[in-house]
Amino acid sequence: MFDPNLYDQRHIQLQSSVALTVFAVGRYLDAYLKNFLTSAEQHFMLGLPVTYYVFTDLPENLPNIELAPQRNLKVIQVEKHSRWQDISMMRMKTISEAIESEIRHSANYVFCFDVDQEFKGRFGSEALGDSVALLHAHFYKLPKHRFTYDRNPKSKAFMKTGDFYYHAAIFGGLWEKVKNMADACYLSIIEDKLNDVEALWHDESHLNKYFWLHKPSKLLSPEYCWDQSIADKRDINITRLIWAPKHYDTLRTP
Ligand code: 2GW
Ligand code: MN
Repeated sequence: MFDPNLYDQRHIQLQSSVALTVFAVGRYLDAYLKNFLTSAEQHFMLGLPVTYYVFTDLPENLPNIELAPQRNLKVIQVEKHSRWQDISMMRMKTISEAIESEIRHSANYVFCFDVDQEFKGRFGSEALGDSVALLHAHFYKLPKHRFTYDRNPKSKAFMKTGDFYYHAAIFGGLWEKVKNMADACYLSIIEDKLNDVEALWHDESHLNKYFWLHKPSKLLSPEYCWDQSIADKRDINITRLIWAPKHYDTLRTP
């Protein structure tokens, strides 16, 4: 529980500004981007200046979204990696580069999102923090031995034990912190490639390792990224963002 007005007043006073990064490569552009952005306009950091950074290989196919005052959108073209695992993992490199070249000049916070989700309720300044991680909806109540960390000692993401299982669909914080995290994950991903290994859950495994070694300062509840197919909803009073349906059959076939 929290008082949204207290957070909003504080961040308006501090002149906080937020960059949101999202990737919509290949078929994910048509499938998800419009709902993601339209719903973000209804719920994401209202009252603060927001810049969306959309990374896509198809800039000309961008949906036309009307943005409220103090809200902007920048499109950055990226290549389409042929393996989906690389589309997902290489986000770390692109995020770091965008922070370095643009974001750090225009925002003090960055939040990085998967595109296959939809905002349903307030996702506001209460979520801001130096380094912010999200508890994975499917794991927050499970015993640690069920966490799907990478268990291969050859991978840089290898973990024996940890404290939480984080979901890579959302992470954020001060741009400095997010850049450090993205750089570290990208380095580990590249080292794995050189060693011919790939972590079990790709960038998510590396992110879990990073947050085990460098604790986030704020944890978001699974209400900030809820999967409506989970039967036990007793903990969730407000759904702020939900997973969009995954049409793997059509979206993941080459
Ligand atoms: C991804 C998988 C299979 C086929 C396509 C793609 C794909 C992903 C794509 O064609 N185009 C694209 O833009 N993406 C971006 O990568 C998009 O932003 C998407 O939300 C993100 C991660 O892929 P996604 O959402 O299909 O993977 P999930 O929901 O199973 O994600 C979790 O695990 C991933 C690693 O396997 C990441 O860590 C992700 O952050 C996690 O939420
Ligand atoms: Mn996703």
